Amino acid sequence: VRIEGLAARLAAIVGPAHVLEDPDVRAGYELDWTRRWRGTALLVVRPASTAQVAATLDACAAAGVTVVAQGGNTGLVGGSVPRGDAPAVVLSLGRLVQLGPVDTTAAQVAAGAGVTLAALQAHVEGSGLRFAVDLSARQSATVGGMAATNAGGIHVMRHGSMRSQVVGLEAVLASGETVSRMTGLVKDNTGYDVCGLLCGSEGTLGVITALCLRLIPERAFRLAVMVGLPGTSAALDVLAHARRLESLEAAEIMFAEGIALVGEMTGVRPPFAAGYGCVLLLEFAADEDVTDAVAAVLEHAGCPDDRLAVARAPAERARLWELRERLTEVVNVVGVPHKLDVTLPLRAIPAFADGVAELVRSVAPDARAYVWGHIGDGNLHVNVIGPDPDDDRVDAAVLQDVSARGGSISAEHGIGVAKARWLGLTRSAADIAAMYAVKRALDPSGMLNPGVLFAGGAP
Ligand code: FAD
Ligand code: 2HG
Ligand code: ZN
Repeated sequence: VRIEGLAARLAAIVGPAHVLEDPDVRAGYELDWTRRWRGTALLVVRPASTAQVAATLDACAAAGVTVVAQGGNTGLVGGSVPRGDAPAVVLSLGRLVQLGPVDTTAAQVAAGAGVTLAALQAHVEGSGLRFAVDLSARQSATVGGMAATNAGGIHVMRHGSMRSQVVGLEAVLASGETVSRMTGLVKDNTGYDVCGLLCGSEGTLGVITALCLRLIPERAFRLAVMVGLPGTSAALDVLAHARRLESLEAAEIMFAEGIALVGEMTGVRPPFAAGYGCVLLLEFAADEDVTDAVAAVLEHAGCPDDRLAVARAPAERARLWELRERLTEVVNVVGVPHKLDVTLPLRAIPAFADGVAELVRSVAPDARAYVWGHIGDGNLHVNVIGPDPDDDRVDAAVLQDVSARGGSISAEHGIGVAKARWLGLTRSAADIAAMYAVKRALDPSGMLNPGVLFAGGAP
């Protein structure tokens, strides 16, 4: 490691104002959103162009330091902050904020990796098109980070996750070379899908600098429905009926404990009396008014009239969504959460959801579990408060249970450092060996995000 002079070399590339060495200034880049994961950075560097990213990686490689790419630092698996003993530079992509014109013919837009989801949404608004992935960290999460984690969010059941929106991308590899497919060609079968490979690579294979993103038509009509139900089986029954409508775009589930917590902390409550085991939030989007079709489906599904709310106007819909969107934030106030973002076959959801709190308590008697998620995708977010940040016995128990039920240990947040130990629960030895072969080929010295995805190096 030859770090003397690194700051000066980086300052010559990005300008002295964008090499952050002061510990107080660095602190925000060294601690993750949950506060469970933290480390120390040698420095934070903030390039403003792809060429500056490439030169930065060259300088870091020459100095023998590792590089942690960071977008909005909203990731929930510890992948966006430094860790361990190896000297690390945080490469913050927040200045790559260029946005191309909205191409309404191709239904595409080009965006720098540091563009936030909210900025992208604002840019596209009014064009008749919209970006399909939405999540509540939209003010800070960047499109580069979203591609790197293959983020999901609330519309996956209809439009797919981030990978499905990426028509092309540009990235700098550990070698300093830039790979670019920003032509916007939707058909281009010319070998390995490098864009697809970088989606979900969590900063371990390259640094994404720009994306060409697919847009979808903005629908004229939206309807949100909130319904209180006895439990998960009833919610799945309603989902089975609602799925018959093509306009179904989101199906979210919350449980009584989490709803009560949001109510206590923010005053936001369901617009009907308690007494439910869970609450289902559905959203429909179409070109025409689908109220009657939705009402017929809900009636057929036996939804209770006295625990049902329907909202059409944007402000009314936002009121229903606020309950769902504030869960992450209120749980973070109660303590440092262990976040277990898992996915299960839908048929396995009731037994898992009914048993997970007890499973957690069997390992950590004083722990509290809050569960919610994207039920349409079989994706539940189990948040456990109580165990120390480095006590991962609860994580092990829940992830093993998920695996035994045929699920996956990560639905949409990724593996990061939080789940690297358990990758083998979900991926076979052959899978992991193939992934590691790719990692070794593209990043032979292990400079990019060590510790993420693969715990302790080579499998
Ligand atoms: P960061 O947190 O900065 O980084 C995440 C990972 O990507 C790290 O491994 C980092 O090294 C890597 N990375 C970042 N930028 C780049 C780049 N340009 N090139 C290469 N690697 C890079 N996630 C969901 O999937 N669905 C949700 O519904 C959802 N809701 C959320 C709600 C809240 C309130 C919060 C706090 C988080 C939520 N998340 C959700 C998690 C998070 O927002 C996503 O994982 C998001 O994609 C991370 O984007 P980011 O820019 O903050 O990335
Ligand atoms: C959500 O859907 C996000 O709310 C965050 O993916 C989940 O905080 C969590 O565990
Ligand atoms: Zn989620």
